[in-house]
Amino acid sequence: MIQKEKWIWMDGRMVPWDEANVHVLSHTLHYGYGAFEGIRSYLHDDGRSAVFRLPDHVDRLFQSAHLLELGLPFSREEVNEACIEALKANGLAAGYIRPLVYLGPAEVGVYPGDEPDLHLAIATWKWGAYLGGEALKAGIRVKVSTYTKFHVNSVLVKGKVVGHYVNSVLAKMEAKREGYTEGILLDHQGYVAEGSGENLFLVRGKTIVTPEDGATILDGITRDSIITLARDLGYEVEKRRLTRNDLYTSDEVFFTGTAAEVTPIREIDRRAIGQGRPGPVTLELQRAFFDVVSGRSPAYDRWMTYYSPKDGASDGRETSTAHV
Ligand code: PPE
Repeated sequence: MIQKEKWIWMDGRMVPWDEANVHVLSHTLHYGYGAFEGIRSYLHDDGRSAVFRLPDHVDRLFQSAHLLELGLPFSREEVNEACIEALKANGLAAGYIRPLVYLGPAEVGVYPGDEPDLHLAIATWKWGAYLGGEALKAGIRVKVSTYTKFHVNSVLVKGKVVGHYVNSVLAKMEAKREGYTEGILLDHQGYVAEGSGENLFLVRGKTIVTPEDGATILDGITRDSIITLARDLGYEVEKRRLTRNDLYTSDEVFFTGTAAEVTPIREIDRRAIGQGRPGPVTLELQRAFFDVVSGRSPAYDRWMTYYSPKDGASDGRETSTAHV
């Protein structure tokens, strides 16, 4: 269950959590035409709070909107600022940020209108380990889904689009029903794509491998961070097509994502991966990742947007970005 907070930023206003509603005829609710992001902020060891790679997430939100031909009525700077305001309003020293671009009820029917009735909401809350408390330490059991990742020409796969997630929900439900924590989707040709909400990496000897950029995957910001960290640590990182066979025979497999962070996979389809527990390379990269997001690796300070969670104006409804 989501842990309720006080305020949600909606079109430049702070709205009480329980009143942050949309009309039942919202076009996005009916047809899934909308876009979102998932961002985390962390409390550093020195007591400061920082959002991890905020401008990169905001850029991806604008890219998703662009793919959908939706022009946001806010600038990138305003959305960056609004994410911070949404955290501050709830006094969150560390939290998850969920911006959502959605359409209102102005149009009925598939066509969203010549000038879509566009809105932006930004919710923030505390979110712990996405795949369960033990997942980060012990690793998880996953299954290759019977659902195929959508074809590259069915949707615009690099957008983080609301409707795309039906594919993910089906894979996730199937995996959970069968006693696994997560599903891995293969693409329409049978090659490995990604998890329902995570990118995937394999460790083969000294080499780290992940599906190529052109695969039907989200260009994960955590994926990009892990590739950077791995190379900085001296690992070879390859991007190439991967098969189900590669999954079963790798020394180590792990997921990355904003919510999932770096989650080891210890078993796939009843086959133990490596020794059947998180491997040394995964643990090294996981440690490197948590060092970065906890502010223990100053070399990656460029990925931080610092803020003070204490000076939020949660009692005032209007925010500096209120102009819609
Ligand atoms: N693939 C998919 C399909 C995906 O949804 C995510 C993030 C990723 C890869 C990793 O991308 P990145 O977060 O930029 O490293 N999934 C988000 C939503 C999860 C949810 O259940 O909601 C997230 O992790 O925030």
